[in-house]
Amino acid sequence: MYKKNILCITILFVLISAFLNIQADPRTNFAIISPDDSMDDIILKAANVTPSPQQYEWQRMESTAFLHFTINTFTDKEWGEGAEDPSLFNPTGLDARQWARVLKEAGMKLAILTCKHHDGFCLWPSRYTEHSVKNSPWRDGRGDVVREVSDACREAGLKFGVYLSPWDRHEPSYGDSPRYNEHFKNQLRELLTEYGDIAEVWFDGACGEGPNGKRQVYDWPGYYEVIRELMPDAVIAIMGPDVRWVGTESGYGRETEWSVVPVEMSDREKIAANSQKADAPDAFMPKDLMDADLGSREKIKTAGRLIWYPSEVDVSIRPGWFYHANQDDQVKTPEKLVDIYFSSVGRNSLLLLNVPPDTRGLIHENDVQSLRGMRAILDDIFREDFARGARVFATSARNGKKADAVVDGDYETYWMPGEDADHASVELNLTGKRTFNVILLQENIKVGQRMEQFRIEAWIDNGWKTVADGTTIGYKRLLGFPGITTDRIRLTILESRTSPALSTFGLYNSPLIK
Ligand code: FUL
Repeated sequence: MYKKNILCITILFVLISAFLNIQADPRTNFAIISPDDSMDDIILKAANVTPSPQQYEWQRMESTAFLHFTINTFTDKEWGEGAEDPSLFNPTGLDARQWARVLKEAGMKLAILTCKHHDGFCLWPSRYTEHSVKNSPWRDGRGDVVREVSDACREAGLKFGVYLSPWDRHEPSYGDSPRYNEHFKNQLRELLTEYGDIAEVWFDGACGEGPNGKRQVYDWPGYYEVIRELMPDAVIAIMGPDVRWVGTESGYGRETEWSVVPVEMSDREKIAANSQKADAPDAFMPKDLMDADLGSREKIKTAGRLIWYPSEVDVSIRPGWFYHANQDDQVKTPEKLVDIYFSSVGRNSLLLLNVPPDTRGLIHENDVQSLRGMRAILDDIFREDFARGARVFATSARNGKKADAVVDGDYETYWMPGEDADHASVELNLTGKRTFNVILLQENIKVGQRMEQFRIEAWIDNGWKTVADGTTIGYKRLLGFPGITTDRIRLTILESRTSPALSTFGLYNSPLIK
């Protein structure tokens, strides 16, 4: 009897602990703020919002490419009108393998192709329109650019994504809302079922007039439903719930970039429960994406709901999104591209760099040269991390979250200070005196984005000198400053939502920063 009781108590104990464990991990990619929540409650909830597995995989790619290519390439336009004759589409030497090779060598992890831009011309032989490659002279009307590019990407080890413009200036059903929505979903289905894995679906929000002068009411929830059903691992970007537009096309993200942002909705419970699912149509849109501040304490204090909604920086290597021969001498330089990398990937965003193929169907020599130059500079900067091998000390550390995790080169492991997070610091004692001008910091976003303000100091001339001050870190933060020589450097947390999970504290030298 006694033994039986012990057994029952043990089983009960195990069950309760299992239950508490589940309860103790409050992390999801959204949080509902209740009217009774104090500011402290709200901050803690924000600190525990984390990416969905798809958003996490997406963020880890860091650098991705856009391929703007269509009939506009041949008409020398940025926006086609929809009346262009398909016979104009005739690349003389299209080689998708060259595209994939060039992008891969540049360090890109995914390529997104404009399968249909606003003019409605389809780069694949869609069954639902005649306005496509099948009526062009290219490959005698038997070609399929989406097939060639998706195959080439996979062969080169790149993921593939699709841009499908909802605004269609050719399609006669556009503006006749239910009919066009069906047409659009049919096209989505073709792309999502016939071309292998699609990692990202990129929706532009443009909603102009169609050929009949009517405007369309887009069925966003219906579009998401098709994607979630057919390609559940794909992220839906921009006019979608998983990835947010940074708010500019300059290539420069915010220095303070929060991946956790507030959303105001009337029916909070429902929207939160549906966060990043198909049936939460307008649930994801923060009010003003161009605002300098999207996620500070000031912004989240009045939120009804918080969501993980990370930023993507889309920018073109040339002035236009499409290829124009007269821009051949305006391709961004390798130095400019490196600066863009620091200001996008290095500011807690993902870089989506557009490289538009030319009328031959090749990435132009000047673009190839710039990309190669960019890669060479980045490889040079990140070849040696002077923090490796350093001895690491921290003012406090949570059990098992030891400070030396910040220099072990493993993103998964991290240092987490104890309860005294504000004012905690972590110090690196390097293997010798080193000269560097770049610091790389990363938070483990599976734990959450938490750092709000920090200071970096170096031991120079027998005293601590401030080298840089920063605000957010997030997935990755790169800080450049005039070079210093030292063997001791430390980071002090000045403000954090709760103890941050610091994965990386790296030190590099860039020839570009003087
Ligand atoms: C914009 C489009 O109108 C441009 O042509 C381009 O595709 C860019 C990426 O998105 O909104």
